[in-house]
Amino acid sequence: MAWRSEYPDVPLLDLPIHEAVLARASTEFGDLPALVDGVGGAALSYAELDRATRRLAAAFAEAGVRRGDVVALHSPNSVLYPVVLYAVTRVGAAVTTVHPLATADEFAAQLRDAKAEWIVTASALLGVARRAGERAGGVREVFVCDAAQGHRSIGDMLECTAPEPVVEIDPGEDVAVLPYSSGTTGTPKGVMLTHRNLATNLAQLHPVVPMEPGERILAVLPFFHIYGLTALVNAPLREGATVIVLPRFDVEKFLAAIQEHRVTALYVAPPIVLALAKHPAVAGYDLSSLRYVMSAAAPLDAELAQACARRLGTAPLLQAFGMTELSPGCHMVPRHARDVPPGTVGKLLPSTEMRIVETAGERRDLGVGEDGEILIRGPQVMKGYLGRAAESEAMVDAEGWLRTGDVGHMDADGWLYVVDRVKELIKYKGYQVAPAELEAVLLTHEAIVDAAVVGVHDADGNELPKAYVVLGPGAELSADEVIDYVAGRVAPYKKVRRVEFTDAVPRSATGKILRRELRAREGSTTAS
Ligand code: 4UW
Repeated sequence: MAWRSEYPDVPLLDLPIHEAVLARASTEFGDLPALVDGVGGAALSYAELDRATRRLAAAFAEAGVRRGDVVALHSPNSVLYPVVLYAVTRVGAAVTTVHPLATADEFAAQLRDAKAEWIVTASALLGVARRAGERAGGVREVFVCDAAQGHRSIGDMLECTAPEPVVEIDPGEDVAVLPYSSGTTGTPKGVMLTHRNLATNLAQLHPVVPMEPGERILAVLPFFHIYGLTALVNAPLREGATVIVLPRFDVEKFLAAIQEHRVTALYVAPPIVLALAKHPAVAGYDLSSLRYVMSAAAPLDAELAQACARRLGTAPLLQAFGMTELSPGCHMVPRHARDVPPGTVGKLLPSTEMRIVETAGERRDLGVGEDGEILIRGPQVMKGYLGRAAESEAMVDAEGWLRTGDVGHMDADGWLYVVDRVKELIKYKGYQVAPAELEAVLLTHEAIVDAAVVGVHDADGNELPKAYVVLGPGAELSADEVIDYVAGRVAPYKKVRRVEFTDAVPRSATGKILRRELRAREGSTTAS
């Protein structure tokens, strides 16, 4: 049985993403502030944003960036981030977004896989970016957003006087953004999101959670992740809202920004909900401007959500559900809905269909109230994984159904509840951690003969990567040594945080790690 959204369908937005977002920037929103630096206070109006993206596009074209190229964007959140994004798409190139804390090796792997020839970074990250570029090969130029000797500065490039490039874009085929996601299995893969995927998802979100001119959205979730990119960049800038940009989460700075900028909406992940519900600093700030808070990217405990709303004095928290491969939204709690049952991640967005199927056996379709794997079909489903036909086919079937790898059920009123995950993915504070990547790192240690990594939960409900490690005969290694070994080789958010030594990793007859068995074993933790 397939369920269809109860909202009227929305038409496909067959537009380049910069046109979908900036169509009204100069004509309608003009002097309204589009982006404000939440620390320094510098602001960019809508007219300035529009102009800056056109000038930078001219400069990129002059530098040699062409339609079909890939530009790696490697920066913490900043006012310039969206400028770079839309300038790249204006020349018909794609942006591959890079975690600002990626190691040089992780970054190099992404550059190689994406065939990126250009990097835009920030001076503080330049060392990593240059090492990554050297290791990957094929990088033609490294630009910096601020300033660094020997590199062209994005700030200076905004003064470019060359004509704006005229580029034909095919919104249904051309890739606009290429974020990396491990999906249901293996290591990170390039998710090809077309202009149409991203633009149409904005049209699908709009009737459910409309943003308005004059609204002020606090942007602390990273722009490199599809949640930040859509909820904090594309969606608010399309609607004339003001985005207050913070480069990282610091509870005091976050609260001070809400108070100072009279922020009306927060888009966060569960660890920030936890901080807002429990941190003593919350009482010291005037947060009365807040109208709603949205959480997504990882499971949110219903009681925690209620405690947070009570503390902030807002309406009940809203949740959204989706994934990188869905551009990213498929479910959301409508902003003005009443009697929303606790714990739900929302209702199907317009033009979206869902099935829930058995996780094993014949994968028969299930009905209302029955838990199974959630399948989604709609115009937001990615074009595929770059250069990986087999993985793309395993993820999206011939009829267009995408396997989320999430388990849940729908109630009789159409509310979805996500209760479990059947894919390998671990979410640490909403960030993706791919077990296969950590297992590969562990196996490079000479004392380790086998390893498996699964997600376990701490007392606050946060998911953490835990490694089950098999040592070679006579080898000695402490849990802390294992943790340090991995920490030296991966970005900090991917660290292994628990270790258990074991005699053997449980595997199926075909050699696949039986992760469910390990998760069920949980308990005998030896280090944190
Ligand atoms: N409850 C439980 C949730 C939930 C969840 C996600 O890193 P990715 O690929 O992508 C994201 C996307 C977040 C997002 C969803 C909907 C939306 O509208 C929006 O902003 C506009 C952003 O995190 O991880 C995808 C995986 O994260 C888990 C789930 O396992 C999913 O497959 N996840 N949201 N509310 N789990």
